Amino acid sequence: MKLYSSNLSPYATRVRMQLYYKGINAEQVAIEAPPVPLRTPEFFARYPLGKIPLLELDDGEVLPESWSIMEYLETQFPDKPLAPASAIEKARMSVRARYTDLHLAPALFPLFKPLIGVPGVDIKAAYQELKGAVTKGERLWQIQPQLGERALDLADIAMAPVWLFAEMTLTALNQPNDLLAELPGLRHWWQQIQAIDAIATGLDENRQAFAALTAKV
Ligand SMILES: N[C@@H](CCC(=O)N[C@@H](CS)C(=O)NCC(=O)O)C(=O)O
Repeated sequence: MKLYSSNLSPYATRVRMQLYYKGINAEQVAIEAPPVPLRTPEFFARYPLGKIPLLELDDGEVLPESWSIMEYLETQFPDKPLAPASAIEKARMSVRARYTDLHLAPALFPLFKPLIGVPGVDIKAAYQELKGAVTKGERLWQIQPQLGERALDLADIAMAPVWLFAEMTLTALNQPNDLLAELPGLRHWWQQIQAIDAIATGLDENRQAFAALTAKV
């Protein structure tokens, strides 16, 4: 298997974290480097959705979409499970994963734009959007069992790099990094999650890539 990945991408990082956690061997292809840079006709021809991460299987089939890749890996490599067994626990995991991808990440990415040179972003308004999305997350955390009362799962791994991205983006924009100040559920989760080796490794890779990006801007 080959994972087309980038240490800057929170979506690729969640897959790498799963690989590290489970001790799965997959060759990593850094997408920044040739032979398959993003946004080229060759890339779109081979990988129609045009985004990373991509998991290329040994028979040549290519899977896009980080969550789909994670579900595939979970089924193929069930040791050290990251998906619960019961229907209700699976549903709760899925709700948290969808919160990350449909609420948190979309609220974050406008704030990231100035860091890659996109002009015209109203940073104060975007910050308020993000704060609103995080507050929703806290409410979700309050109605679900906390990590520790339940096992670590794919949704935790999916959220961790997005969360770090939010913190790093705010710091890079000189905005208050106080998102968790009054949110005890998420604050505790964030402390717990960073103590897990596979997650800490992925977060460090993210930090280094983000530092390299912001040093260039
Ligand atoms: N829904 C996708 C999102 C993947 C995504 O947005 N990847 C970004 C990197 S973080 C990408 O490949 N961007 C390249 C581009 O838009 O050209 C997933 O979960 O895998």
